This record gives sequence, C-alpha cells and structure tokens, in this order.
Amino acid sequence: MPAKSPVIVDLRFHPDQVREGLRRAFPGREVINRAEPGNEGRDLSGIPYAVLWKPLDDLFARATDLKVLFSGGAGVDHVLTLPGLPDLPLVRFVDPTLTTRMSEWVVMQCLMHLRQHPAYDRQQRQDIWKPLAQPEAAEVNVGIMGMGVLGSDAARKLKVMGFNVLGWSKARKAIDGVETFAGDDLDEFLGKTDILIGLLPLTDETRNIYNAAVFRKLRRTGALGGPVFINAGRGGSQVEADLIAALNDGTLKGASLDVFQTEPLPATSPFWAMENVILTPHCAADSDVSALFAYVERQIERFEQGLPLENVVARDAGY
Ligand code: NDP
Ligand code: OXD
Repeated sequence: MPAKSPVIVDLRFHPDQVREGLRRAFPGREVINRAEPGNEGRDLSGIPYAVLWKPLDDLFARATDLKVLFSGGAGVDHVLTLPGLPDLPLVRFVDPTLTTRMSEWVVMQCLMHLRQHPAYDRQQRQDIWKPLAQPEAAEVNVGIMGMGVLGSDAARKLKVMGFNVLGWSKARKAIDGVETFAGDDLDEFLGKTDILIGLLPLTDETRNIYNAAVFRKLRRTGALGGPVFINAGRGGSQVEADLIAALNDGTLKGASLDVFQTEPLPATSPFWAMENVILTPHCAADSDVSALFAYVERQIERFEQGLPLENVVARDAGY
C-alpha cells in the first residue's frame, strides 16, 4: 500500500496540547508540527495538507504543493486575510465538541443576565444582602444574529431553558419554535429582542454591524429593564466606542463579550472596569485539538476517496 500523504500542522494553540493531541492523530501519516523546533528547516514541498491557525509567515512560500487547507477553528476571517493565501479549498472546523462549548457559553451568559449576576457580584463585594427582581426566561426574547451551525444549536438550547428565541441570518431558517428573520427584516427582529446574541462571522458585510443604531433599536420594554448585548462571533463586528457609550448611557443594560477588536484586550480598554460587562478572553468555544485532528483526518480520507470535502468556505461570501 502506498504511504499516506503527510500533513503540516501550523497552529498557534497551546503547544503542549497540540503535541499531546498529535500522539494518536493521523495514523500512518507523517505530521510536520511547525511548533517543534526540530522542524524549522524541514522541506515543506510535496505536502498536500495543512491545518492552520495564525500560521508562521513563510507557510505558503515554502509549502508550494498544498491541495487543501484546514482552519483550526470554525471562523476563517484570520485565514482569508493571510498574505499569499493560495486559491485552494478551505475547510473550516465544524464539530459537536466546539458547537456544544459555544452553546454552553451562550446559555450561561443569558442566564447570568436573566438572574442579575453582574448586580449580585457587585452586591457581594459590598456585603449587600438584597434579593432583586426575578423575571422568568419565558418573559425574555433572545435574538441571535447568525443562525449557522453555532447560532442554531444555541437557539435550541436556549429554548430548552425557556427563553423565547428569535434568529436572523442571510437566508431565513426554519427551526421549530424559533421566530426567524432574514436580511431586510433586521429592524423588526431588533425591535423584538431583549438579549442580542452575536454569532456572525466577520466579513465585509458584518464588520461594525453591532453599532449605536442597532443598540438603539433593541426592545426597551422587556422584563430585564433594558437590552443586553452578548458577542462571541468576532470583535471586528462591534463598534467598541458605540458599545461603551451605550453601556454608559443606559441604552444597553449590560454586555457579555468574548471577542474584541484588538485581542488580547489592551490593558487600557474601558471594558475591564465596567461593572455591567462580563468579559472572557476569546474562549467561548476553543477547538479541542484531538477532535480537530480526527475531523481533519476524516476530511482527508474523503478527499482521497474522491468524495466532496465538507464545510468548505465560500470565498466570495467570506464564511
Ligand atoms: P456558520 O457559517 O455556520 O454561520 C454563520 C451564520 O451567519 C449563518 O447563519 C449566515 O447566514 C449568517 N450570516 C453571515 N453573513 C451574514 C450577513 N451579512 N447577514 C446576515 N446573516 C449573515 O458559522 P458558525 O455558526 O459555525 O460560526 C459563526 C462564527 O462564530 C464564526 O465565523 C466565528 O467568527 C465565531 N466563533 C467564535 C468562537 C469563539 O470562541 N468566540 C468559536 C467559534 C466560532 P446564512 O445561514 O443565511 O448563510
Ligand atoms: C473559532 C474561534 O473561530 O475559536 O473557532 O474563534
């Protein structure tokens, strides 16, 4: 049997996790892990596959025979903007391990705002014992912008918790029990939304989409006493000056942010000190490296058997 083609792994993830994940990954294939110092001078020509996330600058100049690229994450904005990106199929990471993590984060953030956790955190720091109003999930409308793999799963899990769920995407989706909107219906969708969830990819169309005009259109009469913004898509979609102003003047009651225009979030960012903001360091849904490598191996096997690759990015749409 001919030897299996090698694969380049060029991931700026936690090096120990990648090394550990590779111990049992890609059976029968040579793996060139570019995080290993011993691979620095390795000839990368003749290798058809690369798994990448913030790869080293010389990847495409040196790996001149690539046939398929695999994103180490679900989002691909960081790949599509790489200098010298070859015109090859780009497969993004779609896996229950990642989807489940994202839905956990989204449901947790919605519950934190529903159950007034930012306020209880404040009270705890001041030794204040004071129960606050306690609306039910059923009184709150959660609107999700981006009803793809992650948005649709989050919608189903929010329904289980009792929230009313609305969804907005480019093409209208049909999901049991979820009121869905598309494209031009954005204002109607926003006008019904108490908690706005951002799960959009970053593209030319979605850059700066979460801005003052959008925050002003959210429903102000809901049971939470003011709208809340939750973003785990990409920071480039949020206008941070507008967001800070909206959180300061009461247009927004609170926010949960996992993604930022600049990451890591600079020490000078006002978000760090805002009591109505919950922030996490872009960790809502990390890629599980073992699941990623198993997924890439499955896709390579499909490719080598002449079957279509799955979850191929539409370059023109940008996601
Ligand atoms: P999908 O491609 O499955 O879904 C994207 C959704 O966004 C689709 O519903 C799409 O609409 C919609 N959309 C895209 N552009 C527009 C637009 N211009 N107007 C309206 N709707 C639009 O992606 P995933 O759900 O897998 O992931 C979403 C994003 O989440 C990723 O791109 C990434 O940026 C982010 N992410 C963040 C993580 C984190 O840890 N914070 C982890 C993983 C992902 P349609 O269905 O009609 O095409
Ligand atoms: C992703 C991410 O896109 O972690 O997977 O942001």
